[in-house]
Amino acid sequence: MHTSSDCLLLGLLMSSFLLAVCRTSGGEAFKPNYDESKVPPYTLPDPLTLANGEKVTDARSWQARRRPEVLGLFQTHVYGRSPGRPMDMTFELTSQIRDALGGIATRKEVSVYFTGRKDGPKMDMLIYLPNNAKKPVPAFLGLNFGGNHAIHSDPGITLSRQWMRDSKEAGVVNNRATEASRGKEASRWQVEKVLQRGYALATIYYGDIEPDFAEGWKMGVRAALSPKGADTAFAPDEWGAIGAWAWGLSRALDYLEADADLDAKRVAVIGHSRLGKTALWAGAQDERFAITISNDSGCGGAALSRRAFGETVERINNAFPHWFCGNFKRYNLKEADLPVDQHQLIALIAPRPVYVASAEEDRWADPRGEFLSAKHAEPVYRLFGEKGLGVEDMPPVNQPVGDTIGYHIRTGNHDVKEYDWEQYLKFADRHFGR
Ligand code: GTR
Repeated sequence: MHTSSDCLLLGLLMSSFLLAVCRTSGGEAFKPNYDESKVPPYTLPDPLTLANGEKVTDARSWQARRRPEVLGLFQTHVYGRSPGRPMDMTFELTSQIRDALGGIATRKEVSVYFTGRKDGPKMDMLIYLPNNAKKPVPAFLGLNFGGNHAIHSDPGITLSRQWMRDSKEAGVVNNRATEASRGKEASRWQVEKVLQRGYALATIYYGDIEPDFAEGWKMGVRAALSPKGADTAFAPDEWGAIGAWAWGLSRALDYLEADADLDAKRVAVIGHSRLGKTALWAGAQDERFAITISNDSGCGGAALSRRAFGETVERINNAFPHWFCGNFKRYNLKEADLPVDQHQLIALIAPRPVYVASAEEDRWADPRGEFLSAKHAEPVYRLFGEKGLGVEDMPPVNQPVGDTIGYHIRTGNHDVKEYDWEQYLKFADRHFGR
């Protein structure tokens, strides 16, 4: 027999259970949709139609009128606005070894002092140059997750002293890297392969620019470059962490332009996952990047937000409140209200070559949504007389397609593999006329 207070208790328990199940914010209760038939019907914003309803029909008016409009929408609603190159920025070559990696490479380490002060904010770049290639060489440039020393077991790479996510398996104790993390990410970088193909490889630890946690900006460039420092209250259209990381890539390119060993006009910016989102945003804003490569970038990267397949706008904003600008949170569960979708991010890269890669098991990143973004960027490439992707349907696994827009979905998980690099190298060879 139940008393009325039992019933009340039961009722309260049930309603809190229901609330917990229905709640989509805050992590645990989020249930990603992986069912294609449950993708909501959606209409994508037309990349070619101006805010006043007019359609641009040629490359010149895209460049002069529509491109700035679309770029402005991404700044205001998605990634936030970033500053330009700081006036007083300086570079310092801190080491140079001509017989690195058994003699095949020259290894340089360069510090970029954002305010020109050695005790101010800085990032440290690691560069490998192929010794047997004619200078200046083209390059791949990308941020890394684990410190420069994690991309190769080369004992000469300076161990990062920056804040790292704490994980003993990754060789990090009390948020500091140890020797145990040297070479931990080597499979993701394929250094020798890149060098043998005649390319340089330049990389920076993303945490040099901003440590990747909600309050990490206080230790990064967003605070360092703001007059109010760690007391800054960002306007809803000011840069988030992805904006800061992308800004760092542009500052790295500033250095490459100043180094006579490198051909800054042939730099491919590359990134995986959150750093793939970052590479796309860098390539979209900074037209000096000759090629942009997005490896498994997913939500807020190459994947269409309106499909809400796998990771969604709401989920990403809750889990990573620091990545995007304040305004992006207005679109939680309201993807249809977004004035842009991610195909327009790819369109901003036109007519420059862009490569979008997915992995079959990486459903969280929505491989089909990544393909469709690449596809729907095509009208802008066509204005420039470029084919773009040049296929109608998503290809089978391990069958790369594309022309100015490259695409593949490989077998396997969310990662950067040798297979991915092989495709990027071929793509770069083709577009750099090698
Ligand atoms: C996940 C996040 C993704 C992706 C990934 C990564 O947790 O939900 O958007 O960026 O991290 O960067 O590894």
